Amino acid sequence: MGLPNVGKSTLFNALTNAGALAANYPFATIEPNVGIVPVPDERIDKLAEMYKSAKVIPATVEFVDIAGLIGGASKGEGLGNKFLANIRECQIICHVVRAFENDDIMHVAKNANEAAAINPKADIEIINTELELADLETREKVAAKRKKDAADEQIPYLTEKPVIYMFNVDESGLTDEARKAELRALVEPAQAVFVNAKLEEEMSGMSHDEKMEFLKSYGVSEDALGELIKAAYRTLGLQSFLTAGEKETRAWTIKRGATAPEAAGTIHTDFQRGFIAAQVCSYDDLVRLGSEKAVREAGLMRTEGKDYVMQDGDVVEFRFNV
Ligand SMILES: Nc1nc2c(ncn2[C@@H]2O[C@H](COP(=O)(O)OP(=O)(O)OP(=O)(O)O)[C@@H](O)[C@H]2O)c(=O)[nH]1
Ligand SMILES: [Mg+2]
Repeated sequence: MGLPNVGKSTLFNALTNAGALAANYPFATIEPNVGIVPVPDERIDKLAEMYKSAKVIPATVEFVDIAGLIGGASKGEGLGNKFLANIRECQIICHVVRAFENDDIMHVAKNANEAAAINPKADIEIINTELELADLETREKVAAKRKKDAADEQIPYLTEKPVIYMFNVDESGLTDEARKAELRALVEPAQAVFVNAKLEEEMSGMSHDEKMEFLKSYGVSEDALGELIKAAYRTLGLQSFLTAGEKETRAWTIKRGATAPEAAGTIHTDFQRGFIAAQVCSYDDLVRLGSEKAVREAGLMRTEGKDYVMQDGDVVEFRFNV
C-alpha cells in the first residue's frame, strides 16, 4: 500500500516475478495483483542436502499489490478508496514510501495532476489519515446497517493491522545510515525496511548468490525483500519448524508459543487429534553433528509431549495415532 508511483508494483514484481504492470505514471495499478512468495530459509536447503530429499517446500507468504492511494481518496480523489477492501483480509500492511528523487517519475500526494515534493513524513501522514477515514466510513456503514451503535468487533479495521514501512530509497540511500535513522525514527516502533526498487527490478531473475554479489558492489549486505518477509514474520509473531526426510524437506509456519500438538495440526488435523509425542532436535545441533544418528548418540534427540512449546528451527517428527 502507498501513494501512487512510489514503486509498489516494481517491488511486487521483484518479490514474485509475476510481471505486474509497473509504469511511469500514477495509478498504473487498478485491479490488485496477487502473488505467492517463498520465505527465504537456508535451513531447508541444508536439510534437503543432508537427507537427499526429493522435494524442498518452503513456507510461503501471499502478497497483494493494490492501487495507489492518494490524499482525499475517501472523497473520491484518484481511484477513491473502495479498493482498500482488498487489504481487509490481509494480516499485515506493507506501507511503501517513496524516498528516492527522480524528476522523471511524478510524485503525487494530494492532487493527482500536480507534482508534489518528496516528503516521507507528510506522505505517511496522508496515507494514514486515509486509512482512518476509510475505517470511519466502514464504522458508519456498519452502524447504519445495524441501526444501532456499531457492535463491530469482527470487522477487520485497517488501522488495527500491523504495518511494516518499506522506504524506497535511491542507491546512495541504501548505505546512508544517517538518512536511514531519520526515516526509521518517523515510524518507530513499527519496523522499517530499506530497498531500492529499481535495483531489485534489475536483479530479478538472478540467483540469491548473484543478487548478494551485485548488492555488495553497492555496499549493501542485506537482502531487503528477505528482510521484509522476516520482518513480517516477526511482527506477526510467527516462526517455522522443519520436517526433513527423503521424500521432502519442508518449513511450516506456526505462531510463537505454539505447542507440539498445534504444530502437528498444521501438517494434518489427524496429527493433532491423535498426537502422542514429538521427536525433536534443534536445527543447529543437527547441522553441527551432521546426522540424526549423531544427534541421538549425543543425547540431543528429545521426545516431547503435548505441553512442549515449539522453538524456531525445531526439526520434528510427530508420532500420532488415528
Ligand atoms: N528511479 C527510480 N525509479 C523507480 C523506483 N521504484 C520505482 N520506480 C519507477 O517508478 C515508476 C512507478 O513504479 P510502480 O512500481 O509502477 O509504482 P506503483 O507504486 O505501483 O504505482 P501505482 O500503481 O500507480 O500506484 C516506474 O516507472 C518505476 O520504474 C526507484 O527506486 N528508483
Ligand atoms: Mg502499481
